Amino acid sequence: MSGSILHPVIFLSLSCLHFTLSFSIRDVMQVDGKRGETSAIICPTWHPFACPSGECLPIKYLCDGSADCSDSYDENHRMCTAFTRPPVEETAAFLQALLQAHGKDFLVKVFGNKAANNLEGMGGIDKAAVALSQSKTADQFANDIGLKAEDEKRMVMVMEGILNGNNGELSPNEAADFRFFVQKLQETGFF
Ligand SMILES: [Ca+2]
Repeated sequence: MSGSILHPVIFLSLSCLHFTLSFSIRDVMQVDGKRGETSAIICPTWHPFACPSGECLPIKYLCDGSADCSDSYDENHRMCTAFTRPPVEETAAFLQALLQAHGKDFLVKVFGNKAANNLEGMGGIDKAAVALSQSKTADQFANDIGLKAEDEKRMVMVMEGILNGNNGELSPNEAADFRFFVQKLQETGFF
């Protein structure tokens, strides 16, 4: 099979806040663990975001640089980073598709040995997808996922190479499969 396995449209429709309504506010909070109690708060549709502290906010107040929840959760940096990235589910599906297309050890080329066997050493595909959504920077990602400094450095080099046409170990098709995702990471301050 030749050509790119993934379509860019998946990653291009995500910059508007409205996309987040159905996906990741809950996901992010569940991932945070301690925020699970928010699911008990019922908010009206015109103020649908439930602060863990109990207030209900319109979506436009999220990540606008000013704290509106009394605990400032509407400005949580992980949630606000996730707003700028593809949804977690799509990132997980993307990683899964790459591994299916190129083999279970393929992502070693990007993340190092911890990525062997379907990202086993990184906690699995879902954990890696969450970290890619919520980690503002490569440093934070490396910290979240337990990458060594040398692996982080290589990851950034590989990502920069994908964008500037220096594919390194990746074949042109492999690099093409990554390009849109890596572009999104770069645009949102990951590296
Ligand atoms: Ca706010």
